[in-house]
Amino acid sequence: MESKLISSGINYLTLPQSYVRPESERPRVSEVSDCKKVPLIDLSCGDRSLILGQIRDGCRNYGFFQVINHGISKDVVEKMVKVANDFFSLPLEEKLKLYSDDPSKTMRLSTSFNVQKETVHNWRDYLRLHCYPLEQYVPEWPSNPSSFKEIVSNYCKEVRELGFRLQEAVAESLGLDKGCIKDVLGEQGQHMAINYYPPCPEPELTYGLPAHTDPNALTILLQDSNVAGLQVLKDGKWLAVKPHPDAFVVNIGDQLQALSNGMYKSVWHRAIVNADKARLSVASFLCPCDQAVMSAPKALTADGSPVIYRDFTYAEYYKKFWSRNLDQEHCLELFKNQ
Ligand SMILES: O=C(O)CCC(=O)C(=O)O
Repeated sequence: MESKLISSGINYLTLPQSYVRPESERPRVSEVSDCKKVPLIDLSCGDRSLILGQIRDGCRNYGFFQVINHGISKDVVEKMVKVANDFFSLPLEEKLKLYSDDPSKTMRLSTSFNVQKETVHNWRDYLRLHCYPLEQYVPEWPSNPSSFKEIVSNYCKEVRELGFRLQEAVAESLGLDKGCIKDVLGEQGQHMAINYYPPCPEPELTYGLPAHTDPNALTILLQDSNVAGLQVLKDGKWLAVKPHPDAFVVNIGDQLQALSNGMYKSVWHRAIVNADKARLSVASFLCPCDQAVMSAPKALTADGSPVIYRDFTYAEYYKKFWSRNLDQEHCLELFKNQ
């Protein structure tokens, strides 16, 4: 029987047909250039107005930025990466115990994106965890490797704090009070996707993850420092985001695009795979609480600018997002005022 997971130890010589994209949808990496100008923000620089200006530039023009000297120690990051790699190196039978393709599960090891809905699969396995409140969710996390729960909990706590500091800075960069966005988002949920992209026999025919935007508020991505793969869309062109060894990539999600009344962009991004090396990434998603009502602060439309999106709850948005396939129009389009 063919395994549900691709991190199965099978050495594929050709790409199975169900992963092959039609000609017009393939990555065409020769047409992708490096993303050179996106802000790399030193959060320890002490110059608040410089930081806010860089955040504004990143969010407006790219929908993302990178941060260094972010306050999360090297040790915490390195342990996270190691335990994630150790997890995906476990024997297949051990991993299959955690397998599910039901997106409503709060802990699951899965593959591709939404296997029940999609027509072409993606060359990715992923462990998806709910992470807040930790005491509620940690008991259901993997207990193999034995250090997994402790290491991932520590990482989650630190990422959450960083995320809150970034949300305050994003609010200030829009000219709002620093607590303004956090207040709207309520008691935020936190999810994690540990993505594992095994070496792929024919990487030019498929994706690790096809183009998508993130449905949540803010994403903090830890990229494999040795293997590139993340690409972002800017002015209709795909740009490769080279890994910076000490940086997190911070993505604006759909909810911040809505709350900023469209001033900040929820960036289209994708992950490509490669023939020789496995790639790992850890995405941490901060999500509004289900009942939070997404409504752009009045200060952003006081000058008479139109209100771009109708009010909606995050629960309504999330349900819509998961009922669709990834490679469709931006989900926020469905929430626009006429
Ligand atoms: O692996 C990457 O670089 C991107 C991951 C991602 O976009 C996601 O998990 O939503």
